Amino acid sequence: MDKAEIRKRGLEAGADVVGFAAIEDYHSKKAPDPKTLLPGVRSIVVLGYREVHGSLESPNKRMSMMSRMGTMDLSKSSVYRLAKLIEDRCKVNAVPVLASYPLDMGLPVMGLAGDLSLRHAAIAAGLGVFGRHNLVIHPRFGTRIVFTAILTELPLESDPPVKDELCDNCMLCVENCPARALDTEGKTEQMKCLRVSQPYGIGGLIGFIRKLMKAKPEEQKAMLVSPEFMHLYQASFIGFQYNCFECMTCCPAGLER
Ligand code: B12
Repeated sequence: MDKAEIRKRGLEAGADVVGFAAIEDYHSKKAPDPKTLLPGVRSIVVLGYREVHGSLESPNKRMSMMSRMGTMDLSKSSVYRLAKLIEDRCKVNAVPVLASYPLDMGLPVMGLAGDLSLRHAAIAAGLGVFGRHNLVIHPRFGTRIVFTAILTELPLESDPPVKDELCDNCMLCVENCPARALDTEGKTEQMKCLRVSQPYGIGGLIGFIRKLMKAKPEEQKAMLVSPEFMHLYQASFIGFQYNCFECMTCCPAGLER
């Protein structure tokens, strides 16, 4: 299979864009050496999936999250199909990397760095450039895009990098971030972002358990039927349950509609 056929099959499987990066062109300071994921790795196939505009822009953030769940399901099945096709047809090993996993929950990263940095992989694969919000802007789908990838033993050349400066520092992302997590250029203040974007994530859960442990038996009963606990329960089976998509939604850069 050459790049053209892999791209065609990726698009047929549900991706909106497919790019390629030779492993030498992938650089991430925080993520581990990709050879620790696939010892014979020579290239990365990156698949991008645009978000659904109506859901992303909906005032009801459950609609945005529901759409993300759909995007994640589509991306999961398509990246697996393509990885197996590459293995079957090219007789090489391939490792699919999903949108939000794998990431090490142990020290030192504690869930804050992926085993493969999909943004750095997407940029190396010619699918976009970093914007002021520290997200990747695609020349057609703007910031409204999420990524998966496949590490492969195939020697594939990188696609040409995006040369345009798609971000013009309009500062809409900085001004619209309800967590003020983007005030410092080149850095997302992760804890600030997390508190607002995932109120029922691990921080919320720890806070709830602490309160529960200190509460009297009667208060504990009430806490276990409270809306806060119901939200935590729902998040426990949804996975990463985002309640904020502001930096993706407000960014006009590169967006063609
Ligand atoms: C952990 C994680 C988070 C954490 C930490 C984010 C972070 N700062 O890295 C939290 C929970 C805060 C988070 C938030 C969000 N995330 Co997130 N997240 C991830 C995950 C799983 C790992 C990221 C990682 O490895 N970070 C550590 C490394 C890469 O960071 P780093 O090397 O220090 O690089 C940072 C800076 O140094 C800077 N940077 C590095 N080089 C350069 C170069 C230039 C020129 C510039 C300007 C900046 C810059 O950018 C990085 C961001 O801080 C990835 C999936 C994956 N496997 O990659 C998704 C991912 C990055 N998240 C994504 C999204 C969409 C979000 C949110 C919008 C939440 C949502 N509603 O979906 C917010 C956006 C926050 C923001 N504006 O930064 C998408 C981004 C898609 C895109 N178009 O870029 C990804 C790629 C998931 C996916 N499969 O598509 N996320």
